[in-house]
Amino acid sequence: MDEKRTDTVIQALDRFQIELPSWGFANTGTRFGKFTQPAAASTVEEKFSDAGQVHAVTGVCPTVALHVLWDLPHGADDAPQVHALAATHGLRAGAINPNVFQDQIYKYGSLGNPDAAIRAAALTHLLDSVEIAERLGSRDLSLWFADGSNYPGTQNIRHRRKWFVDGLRTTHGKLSGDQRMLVEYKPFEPAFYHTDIADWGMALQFARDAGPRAKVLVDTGHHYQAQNIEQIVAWLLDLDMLGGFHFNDRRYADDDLTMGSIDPYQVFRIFHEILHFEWETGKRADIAYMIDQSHNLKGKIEAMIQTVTTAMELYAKAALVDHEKLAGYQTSCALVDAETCLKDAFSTDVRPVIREWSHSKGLPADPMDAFRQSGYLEKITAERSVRNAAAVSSYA
Ligand code: PSV
Ligand code: MN
Repeated sequence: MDEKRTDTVIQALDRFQIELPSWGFANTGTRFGKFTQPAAASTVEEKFSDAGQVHAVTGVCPTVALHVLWDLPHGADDAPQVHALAATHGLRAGAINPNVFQDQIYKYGSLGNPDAAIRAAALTHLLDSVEIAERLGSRDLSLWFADGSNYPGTQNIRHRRKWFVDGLRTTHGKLSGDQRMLVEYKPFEPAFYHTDIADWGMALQFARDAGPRAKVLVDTGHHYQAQNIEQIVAWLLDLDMLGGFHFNDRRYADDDLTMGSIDPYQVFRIFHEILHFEWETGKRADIAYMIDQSHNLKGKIEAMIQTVTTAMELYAKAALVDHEKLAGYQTSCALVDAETCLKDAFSTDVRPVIREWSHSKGLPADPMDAFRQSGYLEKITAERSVRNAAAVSSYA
């Protein structure tokens, strides 16, 4: 690769960061069962420790998204301890994810529940989560709701929409400083007839209703099969409403497969839309890149290292698109040349430059190998396996 292109990749990597999900290090499963791992994390300390390993070998994931119920079960009271733990592992708390979907009271929804007392309980949790975010110095409140219904005619969709507007607006009112609120959408699951925030149009409208600090969060797994996600990204960028991503890949539905494992070209096209927007406008798109994957079968830390490495490669490839040339081809409708311009960048092997970048930062050239050589996995397996096995037998 020539010097100019090498510099382009280096500069792209210098500004690239991606957030790890705390829940990606814990034992999870499908609704059919759980295959547990002896080394899985179960405390927030272990999650930070494991995430710290991923950051130590990749250098691009200094923050960890937290789920309030799973990581801060005592709410804001846990914040000082969590703050300190993150720092111990060279990390910071990232997006704060309230949980208004697991408690029994949320059987028929949270902010969209027909029962005003349950809506109020959900709101209290959201407001507490803003407080937690503030205490942890986290900028983003990341909102996902399982609300919806399973059977036609059983819920008043319009009433639920209005209740959502009320709840989101009140939550927005508590944001301060540089805090933002990200509204995630999902077409189905766990609700299978209607979801209260089913697609990007609904998320966009809710974000606008909530207030100026609210933006849309795009989870790549939350779309119907053939949906053109990069078009949604381009629209949200143009409207200044794109706040963040939950990256994962999918083959069928919300499969939470490894980012780029099924369709790396799609992730590339998403990054390309963002970088082309930045080139054209001269503005930096303010987007939180986050991973939302929780691997059931792959080793959890290795899965994250693999994901982060893939993200770096696809971002670097997207940075190699010759924007000026592409813009010219688009204007003159030189279709083959325009598409080739994208494909050339996508086909470039950026791995040698990434290794060079890592070396220049004092990071290992091969993150996976460095992790495997570190002995960390053996150490945590020895430390956690007995406890994790006991936890498995207690499920029975
Ligand atoms: C829901 O499917 C989701 O994508 C939301 O972002 C949750 O916070 C996350 O997965 C973990 O359950
Ligand atoms: Mn998500």
